[in-house]
Amino acid sequence: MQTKATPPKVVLLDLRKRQAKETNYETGKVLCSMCTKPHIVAKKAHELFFESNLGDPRLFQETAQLEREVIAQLGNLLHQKSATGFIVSGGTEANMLALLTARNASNISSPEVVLPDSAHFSLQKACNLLNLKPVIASLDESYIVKPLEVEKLVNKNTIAIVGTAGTSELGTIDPIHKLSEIAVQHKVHLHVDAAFGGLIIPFLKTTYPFDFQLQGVSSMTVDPHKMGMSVIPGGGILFRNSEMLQYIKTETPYISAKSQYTFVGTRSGASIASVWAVFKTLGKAGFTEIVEQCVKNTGLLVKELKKYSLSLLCQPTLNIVSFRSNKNTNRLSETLWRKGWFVSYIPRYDCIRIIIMPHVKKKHVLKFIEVVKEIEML
Ligand code: 0PR
Repeated sequence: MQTKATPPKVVLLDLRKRQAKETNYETGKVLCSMCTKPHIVAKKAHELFFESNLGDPRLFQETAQLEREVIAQLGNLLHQKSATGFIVSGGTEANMLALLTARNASNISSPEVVLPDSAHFSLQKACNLLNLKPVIASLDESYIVKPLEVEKLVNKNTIAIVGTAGTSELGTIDPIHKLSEIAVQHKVHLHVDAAFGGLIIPFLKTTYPFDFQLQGVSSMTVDPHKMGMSVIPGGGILFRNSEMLQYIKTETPYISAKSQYTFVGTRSGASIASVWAVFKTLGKAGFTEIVEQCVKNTGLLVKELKKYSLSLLCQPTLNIVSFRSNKNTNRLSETLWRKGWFVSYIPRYDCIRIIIMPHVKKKHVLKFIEVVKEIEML
């Protein structure tokens, strides 16, 4: 820290200059992110509640009420009106809380979790932290987990199985209905990681069974800071019922509220206000419109890639497209980065991943194709 004080005006001027150099979603060139430019109402709500801390919900009762309302809305959307849960720091914390619940609800000394090979790496972090053995189930040719294999891997030590509704790499949806049957039959916790897909799938024309409608689903991750147009940090964890909370309860004796359930103690009330504001502003109609736009632009990208014989890894289920160069895919990805187009390269599939978030418009897709054509000399 410098010795002298600086007038806030000067500080802010400095920061504005720095911000102008920062990556900006509005350029339409960020194609590797599951986050997007938050809705303007999220920004305003954040400003209004920026002092609020849900580490102490008795002190900030109005924010605590907003959180209950947001969780009820998510529960309603995901077919479990009485679901309980929290707005947390992100999908990582949500996944950790789900596995902690499953572990503490069981009495197993060497607990195992069955994870699809496509599960997000946050579940590996969770296993590491919670001393759980990850057991990996392989994928079929459509890149979704094989339920028969999951079933074979379930044994007396299994405390949970996980399915993903909107995988991070390819946006595929595991056969959650089949995983649910396995969970019911073997009386094991099924956690659905819908961090990305949870605020897309309910608004698609095609229906996929993936939520609490399926009897075996015990918990779900659904992140407002991804397709929920809300600010970071804004993850979400939902549990089928409030009894499950006993397994993640920590006593907080000297704080006005007597217990906490999340890993994070001091917790942003501004995030909750943002989610509340976006849900109210958009409603189901607004979300449907946003998702439809993303799906439409995804279709446009697919059509253009096919036109130039660039091969797709799979037909997109959601708004994620993965394709290969006809020459060297990793090199294409590097060249795109140098030209300011931010894509992801997935080594194990040797493909480029493009996420068509709401900030990626038709004009950006068309421009991107032009750049790819130029690099590939098509
Ligand atoms: N579950 C799934 C299915 C995810 O895709 C992610 C993150 C998580 C859990 C973890 O969520 P948090 O990062 O909120 O803890 N998926 C993105 C990814 O790996 C995260 C991301 C977002 C990465 C924006 C880069 C980026 O620019 O692609």
